[in-house]
Amino acid sequence: MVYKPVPYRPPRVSPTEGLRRLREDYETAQQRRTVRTFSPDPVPREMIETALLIAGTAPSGAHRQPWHFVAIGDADTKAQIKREVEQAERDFYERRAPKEWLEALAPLGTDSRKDYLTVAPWLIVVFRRDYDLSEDGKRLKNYYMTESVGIAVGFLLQALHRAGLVALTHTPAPMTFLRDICERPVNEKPFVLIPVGYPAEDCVVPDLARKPLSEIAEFR
Ligand code: IYR
Repeated sequence: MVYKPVPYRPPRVSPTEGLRRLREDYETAQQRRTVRTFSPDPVPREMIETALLIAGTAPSGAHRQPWHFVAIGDADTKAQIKREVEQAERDFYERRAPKEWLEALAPLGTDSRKDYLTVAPWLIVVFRRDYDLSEDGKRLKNYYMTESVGIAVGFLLQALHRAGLVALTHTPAPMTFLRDICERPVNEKPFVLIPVGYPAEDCVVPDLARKPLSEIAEFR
């Protein structure tokens, strides 16, 4: 493939208007919380489709777009995922997790019960494509897959939030079983499992604070 650029002329935004938009966006972003108590209220499939289109606008290494999303609304599949995840998580909490890790999780109030996996109307399984397969079956290397998929997930979480939805960034370990349940090929690795929906009416979240700018950034 050869380099054949096309014009790019996005509308120019003044710094004043830009700052106004950033402050508004920050106000919105600030309200996002990771949620573990979902309402069973349905979420239209088109909302998920559009949020996934936004995720797919993420930049990626060599523009390989090394992601694949499986949105699960089917109750039986969700129940199957819940069984497998809870088994893996029981092993984590009761055996595998070092004390230090359990202490780090204590303020989050998590345990191996994952009721949200069957309550949330959608489970989005994000896959990282470690290589592509060309038409003649040859392996085509991908680049910066983790960074690329991570950015796409960031776009997705922000899009869902702005649509009034809540989500949980869940990484059960191990989660290779998700590849079998979702019938995905061996070149794809489960990256994160994201339940999506509306928060339950009695939803509570940990009382956490975000680091101030002075702790996360510096200017030189
Ligand atoms: N996967 C487990 C444990 C867990 C780990 C981290 I790091 C968290 O930020 C939260 C939970 C679970 O989902 O309970």
